[in-house]
Amino acid sequence: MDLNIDELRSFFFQRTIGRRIEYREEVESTNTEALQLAQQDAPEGTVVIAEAQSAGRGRLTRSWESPPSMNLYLSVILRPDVPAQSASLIPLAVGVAVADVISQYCPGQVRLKWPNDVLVGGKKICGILAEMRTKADRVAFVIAGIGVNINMKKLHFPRELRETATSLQIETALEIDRLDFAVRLLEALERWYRIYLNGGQDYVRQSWLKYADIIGKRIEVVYQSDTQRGTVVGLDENGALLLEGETGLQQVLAGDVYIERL
Ligand code: BT5
Repeated sequence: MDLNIDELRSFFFQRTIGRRIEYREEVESTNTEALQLAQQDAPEGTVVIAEAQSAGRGRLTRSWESPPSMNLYLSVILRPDVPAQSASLIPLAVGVAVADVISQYCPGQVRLKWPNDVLVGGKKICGILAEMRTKADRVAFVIAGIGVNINMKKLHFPRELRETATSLQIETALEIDRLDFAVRLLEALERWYRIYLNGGQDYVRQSWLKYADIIGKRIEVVYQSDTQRGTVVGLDENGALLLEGETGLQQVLAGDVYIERL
């Protein structure tokens, strides 16, 4: 039987993510750039990619090391027609997409750490920063920012990150083709965004939990001056972490997770 070319075409025709790609040599932050484009009505799926960031951002006031031409720094504009609270699952879906792609290079070694770190061999290889704007109680747009360490060598990291951060090149001892990685990443993002939109929220949560390997672990979650402690029992429908603690079931909405050493 011949290939069903019409079906193949329709698949690509319906692509959203990457339908418009803005490429920059250097920006302060691809998230900030994408935020401005989104405010000027850039279509869903617009991607901003930069070779370097002069002020790459992490959560809260943290920064993201973004040296030129060896990694990937990109932000995607998403416009899901959903209530604001269900958007918190999007960073988890993005995490699963990234984990799927990194697993193609480092099979069996990828872990997700709530809410959105991607680790290989226990070290951080990717960070995800999702920022949302709402209109009434619904999502106006989400900027999903992704930084992946691709060809960084140990000496490229500032000293204080050398033991906690890694890159694909460090893990595989290979020079990685960044374009090839970017193509796989945009494809995986499209797939997981569709799954999220088309009723697959439960599948997103299950897939995230498979990579996280955290159920049943005793953890501590620190957010500013607050600490929550308990045993992880799962994720709620919006992707919040559920802990069984001394005061019963607690929902964790933000913070940094530490596995408690007994
Ligand atoms: C994150 O924050 O992990 C989210 C990082 C998102 C970066 C992307 S790049 C494209 C887009 N544009 C942006 O401006 N941001 C996004 P957080 O969980 O707060 O972690 C930040 C911490 O990770 C820092 O305080 C360092 O300890 C560590 N870190 C910084 N740069 C790193 C790197 N390149 N690799 C590994 N760890 C890093």
